[in-house]
Amino acid sequence: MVKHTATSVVTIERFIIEQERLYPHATGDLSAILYDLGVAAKMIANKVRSAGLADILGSAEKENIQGEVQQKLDIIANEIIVKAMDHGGRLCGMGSEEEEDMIHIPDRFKRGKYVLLFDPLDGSSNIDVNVPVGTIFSVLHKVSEGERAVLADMLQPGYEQVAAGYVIYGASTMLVYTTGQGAHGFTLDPSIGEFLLSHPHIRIPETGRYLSVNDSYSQMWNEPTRALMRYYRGLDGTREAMSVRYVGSLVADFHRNLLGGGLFAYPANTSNPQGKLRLQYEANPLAFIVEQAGGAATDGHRRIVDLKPTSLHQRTPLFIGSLHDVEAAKRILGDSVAEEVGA
Ligand code: P6P
Repeated sequence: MVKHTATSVVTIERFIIEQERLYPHATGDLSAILYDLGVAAKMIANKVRSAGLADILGSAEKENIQGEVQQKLDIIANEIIVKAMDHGGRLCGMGSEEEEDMIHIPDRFKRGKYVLLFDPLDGSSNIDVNVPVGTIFSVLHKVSEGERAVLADMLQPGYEQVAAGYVIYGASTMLVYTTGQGAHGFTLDPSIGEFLLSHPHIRIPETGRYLSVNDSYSQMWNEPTRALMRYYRGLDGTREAMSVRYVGSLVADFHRNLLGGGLFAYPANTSNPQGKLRLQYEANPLAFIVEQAGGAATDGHRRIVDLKPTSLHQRTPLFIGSLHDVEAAKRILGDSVAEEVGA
């Protein structure tokens, strides 16, 4: 495979095809899925960019599965992805963080051998205040018999993912993805409408500078979690204090830590004993990416990608980022999380 540098002018389409050549038996279906996701990302970026202009701000009445009031852009982003992906003939089904049930491929379209899970617009509650938001996606092989997807196809552990990625709609629009051959970042050049390779072979620093956690829950954490946060802050004298950077938008916090080194933590707490973030739509895809960049992801006790999902919208505690900082979470939390999450 060509070893590109950040100064090479390489479109995402060309990069995907070059990566496909690493797999002699590749049919091109996964490449087509990634290409189509890039198109959907450009369409969503357009909507997000103009959110402040058109009267699509504010929250739609319709409630989503999480009981959160949906921002209209959530609904639009969800529909953009479904419409971009449902007729390509590569998917047998989809799961969206915004939809309670599986999304089936209409009978008029050919079905394929992959399943797509996605969070169409994570952090959307930040849209009205112009804070970066993101799309997260995960691709799995169909494992069930027959043409149609069944729940078992969606409830595979994270180590079965064949691809994962996210798009961050920030100062610039970036798409970061992996197919197991490293994590690579592409920046959208709006003047030509192309994602160009800007961050080949991303490597996350082994020890982080930044700690991303919402401290307002500290009274609801168990004691090992509080001890862990004292460690990260250097209050127990065993490490240099980390700088706290918390945007409240997972993709924004994760992306900064991926490039600069850091640890994002959303621990279990008494109001969210299973954690807040979704295993299949957020934790697993980001865990695949961070491990490909030399980092790690845990629920405090087990590797995120080893967790066996039991429901489509299941939540998990999440500690993700620089390797040494994640190892500290496992060391200090030990078995406490196992009790919390009923392991
Ligand atoms: P809190 C946004 O709603 C989100 O799902 C993630 O993007 C973000 O990391 C987290 O929730 C923020 O949660 O409880 O700190 O507001």
